Amino acid sequence: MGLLSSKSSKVRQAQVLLLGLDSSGKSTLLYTLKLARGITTIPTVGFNVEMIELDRHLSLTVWDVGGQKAMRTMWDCYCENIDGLVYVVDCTDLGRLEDSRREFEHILKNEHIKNVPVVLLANKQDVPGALSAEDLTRMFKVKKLCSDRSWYVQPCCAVSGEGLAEGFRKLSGFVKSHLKARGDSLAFFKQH
Ligand code: G3D
Repeated sequence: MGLLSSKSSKVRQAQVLLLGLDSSGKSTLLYTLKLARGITTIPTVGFNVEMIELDRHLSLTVWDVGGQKAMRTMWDCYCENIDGLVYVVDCTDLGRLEDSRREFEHILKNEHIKNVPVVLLANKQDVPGALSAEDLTRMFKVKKLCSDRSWYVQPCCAVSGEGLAEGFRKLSGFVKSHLKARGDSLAFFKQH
């Protein structure tokens, strides 16, 4: 993917996978972004899809495939043709942090998303005692696990929306560089 264009020939589409354990805040953040930016919703059974356009040149199609245990076994099936990964962590759910870390480590091994940029969202920062983005970075060993790709850990609150635009903007930048490095549509990027 990433070769399709929409609206005008200058808007590039990228596919983004939104993962994280159930209750980490994925639906909430998509809903908050939708309210804030008036982004498009494509109603689907089983998972949410949203289109986010943060600038004139790149449109992100964000796939939230669900984080329940049964769905996690399916995550690998959604990795093909993905240009970016957003991984959401509930920083107040200390009892399941290790589960979340393990799933994160597992998905990064998927061949289809080798070198694909990652933004981790350290969610629920509004709750006192939430693990900080710095501690999450250390605990998830992000520097080591993501040594083959661009990555960023963004603190956020999906309810208020704080940090979400920053996180997705960071991802957009990474995705553009990733696509450019991959050599897709070189002519397009020469213009911008
Ligand atoms: P999911 O889509 O990843 O499964 P949801 O998770 O978006 O359904 O969120 C699970 C619960 O966490 C929801 O509460 C939601 O309101 C809450 N939540 C999500 N993000 C935040 C946040 O940043 N701060 C706080 N305080 N809560 C958050 P309910 O009560 O509806 O289950």
